[in-house]
Amino acid sequence: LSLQNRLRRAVENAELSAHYQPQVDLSTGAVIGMEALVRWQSPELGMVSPADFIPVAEESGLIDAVCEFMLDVCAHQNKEWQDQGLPAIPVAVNVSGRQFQYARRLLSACERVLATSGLDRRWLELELTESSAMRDADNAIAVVQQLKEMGIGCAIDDFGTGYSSLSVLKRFPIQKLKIDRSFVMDITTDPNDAAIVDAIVAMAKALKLKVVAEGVENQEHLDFLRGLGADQIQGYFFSRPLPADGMRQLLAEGR
Ligand code: G
Ligand code: G
Ligand code: MN
Ligand code: NA
Repeated sequence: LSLQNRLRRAVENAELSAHYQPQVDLSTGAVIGMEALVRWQSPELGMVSPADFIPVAEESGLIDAVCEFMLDVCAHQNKEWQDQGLPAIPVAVNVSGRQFQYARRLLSACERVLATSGLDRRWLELELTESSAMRDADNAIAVVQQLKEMGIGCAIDDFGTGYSSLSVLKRFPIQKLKIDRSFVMDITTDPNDAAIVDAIVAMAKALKLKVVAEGVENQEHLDFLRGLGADQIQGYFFSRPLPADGMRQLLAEGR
């Protein structure tokens, strides 16, 4: 079987699941959000990385089904946690550029999962990579605007890797910029990376966006980013992406 056919079966046979990576406020240390990351446990192939199957899903059109699975699971899971009395935080689901091209399907999937889960719309967010956002920026801006009108916030992901024009960036009605982890990795030793992150943080503040640094792996990264004025961090130092039980436990500890 090709990877594409295996993935098709995986979607039907519930081999996919959502893991959650917490996002932490740098000033309070509180968990203030979580990014959902798809996982595929294949009976034949074992754990398959999304880095390998997301491109296949995008080429084959299966990405819609994968994303709809994630939206559905994450909205229901988040509502369930809130109903259990755990702190309410938004869950961010990754979307690919292709889904923005034919956005009606994405918009109706968002409406559907909000209705079926009962989750308040402020607790669902989407992440779009900078490179997808800029590929057809006028269209992406229009879709982000429609999501905003629906009450769903968007973040631009992997920021710094996608050649944004600043004049285009400022037209995006987003709430958040996520600095790509490649800039964070060597932030304490590479003055160029430090300067780039410094500039992104300053620009985000000027545009009144929250800025999240990804790939924070140690205390030195964290201290440096705090010094630069980043708002939030995400990375292995605080937590790897966790299965639902682990994320629930983490939320329960902070209650
Ligand atoms: O979780 P991990 O680092 O293995 O993810 C690898 C890549 O796959 C990352 O670039 C991440 O953005 C992407 N990815 C993970 N989950 C999803 C998802 O649900 N949808 C999309 N479109 N991409 C995802
Ligand atoms: O492209 P995106 O930002 O959505 O990708 C998120 C990916 O980054 C996930 O696959 C996640 O497992 C990975 N990731 C999260 N935190 C860290 C980290 O601190 N270091 C590294 N190397 N990868 C991380
Ligand atoms: Mn992401
Ligand atoms: Na990223």
